[in-house]
Amino acid sequence: MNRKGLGSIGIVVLLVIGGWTFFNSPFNLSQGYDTRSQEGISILEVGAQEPGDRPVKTFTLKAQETEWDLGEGKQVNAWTYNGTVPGEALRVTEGDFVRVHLKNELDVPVTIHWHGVLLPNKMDGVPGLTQDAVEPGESFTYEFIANDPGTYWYHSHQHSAVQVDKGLYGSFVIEEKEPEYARDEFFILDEWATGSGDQGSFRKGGMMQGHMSGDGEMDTKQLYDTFTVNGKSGDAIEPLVMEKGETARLRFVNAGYQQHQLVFPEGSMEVIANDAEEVSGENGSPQIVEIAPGERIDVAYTKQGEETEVIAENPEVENAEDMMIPVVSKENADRPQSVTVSSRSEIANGTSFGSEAILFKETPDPDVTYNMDLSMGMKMGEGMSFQINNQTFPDTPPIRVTEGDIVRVKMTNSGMMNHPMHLHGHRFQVDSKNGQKYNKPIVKDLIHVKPGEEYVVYFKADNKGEWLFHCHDNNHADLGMVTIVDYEGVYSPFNLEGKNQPD
Ligand SMILES: [Cu+2]
Repeated sequence: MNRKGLGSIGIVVLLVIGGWTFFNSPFNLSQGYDTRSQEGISILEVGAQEPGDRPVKTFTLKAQETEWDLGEGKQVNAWTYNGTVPGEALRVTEGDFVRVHLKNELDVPVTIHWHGVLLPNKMDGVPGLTQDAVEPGESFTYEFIANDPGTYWYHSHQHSAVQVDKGLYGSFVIEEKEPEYARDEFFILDEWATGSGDQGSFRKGGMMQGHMSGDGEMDTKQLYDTFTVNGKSGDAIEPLVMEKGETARLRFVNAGYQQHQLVFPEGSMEVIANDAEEVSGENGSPQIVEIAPGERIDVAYTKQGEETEVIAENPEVENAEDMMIPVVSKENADRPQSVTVSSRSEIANGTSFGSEAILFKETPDPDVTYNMDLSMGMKMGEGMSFQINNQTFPDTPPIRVTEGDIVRVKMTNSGMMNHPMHLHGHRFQVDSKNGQKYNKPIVKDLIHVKPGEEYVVYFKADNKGEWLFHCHDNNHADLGMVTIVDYEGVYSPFNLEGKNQPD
């Protein structure tokens, strides 16, 4: 893995801040993941799915370089699936057999990861772990059964810090056989660095020289200057056309690395799903919902009046004016320029609601316990790092499981940045926060762990393979915050080094 140091100014500022750990051991006791020393069968032999008599939905996604217009006079050099940001919107119906041909027309290797989809390990799109990165001019076919209806997205998992940043992502919906809502819309939120004209510049330094806000977001705020919804910013965002009283299912995904807080008209919506799991709660109808990087939140939204309304970023956030979705009627297409936030509004987030279907009725007795300490550090001579248990990937200790195990993971954030931790191939139940058990727990595949917070989650090891568990601020993953759920009896035949860059 290629790690570049940050500028010395950034490091000095970090030293002054304190509250973080040094990574100073020259001897890495190799407790990390080693793809070649595993025993058993290859992950390629595990869990293949056949179409049988299911409907087959076939798509082709071409990874391409595109000059993309964000609107507001801002052009970026983007990498796309099929020429647009986001890439082609994919929709299938539960029970379909999905076949996606990836053709790589870029001059760098890419993959596709199906974020949140429970599928066979070898279709997970993680280079060096579940496949080799797809070389320029080459193709790869992903095949899986769309079993679980809900909101998903797809993105490259090859050097994600750069590739997702440059636009290699799109929406993926598994519709229910009988959808509850006639209107169904998808919104992907993102941030761009247009000032430098260079997405994915995190490693090149410059971080930490300002914006010492204490909200765990100072690194992303420093990097990105433009927010987008479905690849467009500000006035270029396409309005949603709805009539008074009409209800729509709105699916939101945060493809960026900064959390977003969306403000809705008071009393206009209910949160109905999170990370593809149906949810409900006693909190009624929140006005503001926070969406962590990588997280998905679905709401049932009803247009309140005849006049134009707006769903927009909390105006307290810098660059909020970029992220405004006007909801207009056919007769009145005025674009509103401001948002009204009620002084009473609390901010709901991914753990404010409970799941309709939970994994464990009671806190289970775990077979495996893993304490995951999330911290910032520095590798002497190499610059800053984001660590799991004082190590950077692939030296982080893996979570070793046997099929059927119940796994308890306690995540503690002892650093100063937010870490949206995402588990591939499984969903976990969030049991407690800071030692406080949830009365109505939620089932998710991503949990936003903020500085000082501690979450305990449980999952069942029921999908044999080698699966990533990582921070979805891909800049943090790139600098080490990744580990692997490593099943006994299987191994990856791929190599984490060389062209493959799983983070
Ligand atoms: Cu992180």
